[in-house]
Amino acid sequence: MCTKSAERALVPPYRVQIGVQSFLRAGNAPILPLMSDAVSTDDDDEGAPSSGGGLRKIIHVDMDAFFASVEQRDDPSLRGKPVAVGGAGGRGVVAAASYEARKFGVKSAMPSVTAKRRCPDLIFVRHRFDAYKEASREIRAVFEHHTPHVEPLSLDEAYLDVTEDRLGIGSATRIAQLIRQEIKAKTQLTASAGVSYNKFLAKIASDQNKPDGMCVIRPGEGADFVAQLPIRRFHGVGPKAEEKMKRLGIETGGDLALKDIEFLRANFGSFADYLFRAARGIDLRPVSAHRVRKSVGGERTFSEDKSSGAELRETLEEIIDIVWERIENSKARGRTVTLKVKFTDFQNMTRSQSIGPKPASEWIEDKATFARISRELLSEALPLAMPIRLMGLTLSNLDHGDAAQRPKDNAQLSLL
Ligand code: DCP
Ligand code: MG
Repeated sequence: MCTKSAERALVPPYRVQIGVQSFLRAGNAPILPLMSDAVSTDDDDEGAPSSGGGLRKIIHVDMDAFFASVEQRDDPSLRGKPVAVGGAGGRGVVAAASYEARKFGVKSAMPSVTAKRRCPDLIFVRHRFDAYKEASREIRAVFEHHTPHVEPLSLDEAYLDVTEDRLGIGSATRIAQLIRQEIKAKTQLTASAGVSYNKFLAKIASDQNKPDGMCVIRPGEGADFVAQLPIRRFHGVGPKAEEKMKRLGIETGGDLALKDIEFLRANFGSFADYLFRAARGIDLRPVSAHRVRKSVGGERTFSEDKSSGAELRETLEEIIDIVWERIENSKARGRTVTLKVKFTDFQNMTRSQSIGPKPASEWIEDKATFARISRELLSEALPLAMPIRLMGLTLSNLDHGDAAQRPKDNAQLSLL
């Protein structure tokens, strides 16, 4: 079992994850790119093969201080120094912080002014997205070398199912070590890895000994490992869910495991089943090389706040154009349009409208309908209580055809 290194900063999970979207707060949304993909995933149609009743071997790999490390690699004068990637100006936000900066409490998603106050020597660097994408391509090639079952979560993070690895190495721990070495050799960057028998545990494990660390949670250790974890370390439990759990007397995985499923359902709705299993170290989600979109959309952060109706309408038209192009490219059709705005005090507001009621054959399939609904949503929301810093649109309730069956993992199920 792994012990936790003392200096590690806790980084909240911020990316959309299967079945837990409602608990992921926009405050944790990726800072870059500004026009970001609002894409979430579903259990997919082509997961890794079921283990045939045995336990799977899963690795979660996550690069250390990714954007900041790329900057330190490419500019030696930044090495060993507190570095933040992001805009230094009044409205800037830290996208990534080097581990030297984290010692001062600087972290992702923090306003740059706060970061500078905490660490007066902090060096701000503009992002270079192409460099991060290039490093990301290199690490994916390393993963693919070992297994075809790679589920990327973002540029710097992926799940790998190595139950049957390409090179026949067999030991997931050994494969994880090799992957970290190969990444270092190819990119001069460090990665941390977690090895376990499901995704939930592997992700927790990769976070355990960051940076440049590794942790293995073996069969039989999962429940004990989870029992001592603060619930904030559970992927998908953001600040709001944490607060609620604390009010209910749940501080650790162990506390969570004492609650029955009815209690969890009453308090956490659709999140309950995930929590119930996670508290026992169980996670049945397969590693999905081909992800299915739940929504397609985008959002834009402005360089200056916007408040007048005319300004907002104009911006909406730009977002409609960009998002509709994405919808067309992804060949998606859906039923629900959601408008999201973020106010200057960082509070979010969303407004949704679905077409229907049934017939089920009805979809938002043309730009005019998408634009009309988007405009209606904005008109209904006007006048806004205060200026906004971000606006976004998504199309959801997408048409997927037949949903896939989840492969069963009997060895884990029998633990229930
Ligand atoms: N990122 C972002 N906005 C956020 C969080 C992260 O733009 N709110 C970007 C910058 C990060 C990269 O994504 O470098 C990867 O995110 P991680 O959460 O993996 O954080 P880091 O790799 O920076 O650090 P860690 O060592 O904790 O993984
Ligand atoms: Mg990372």
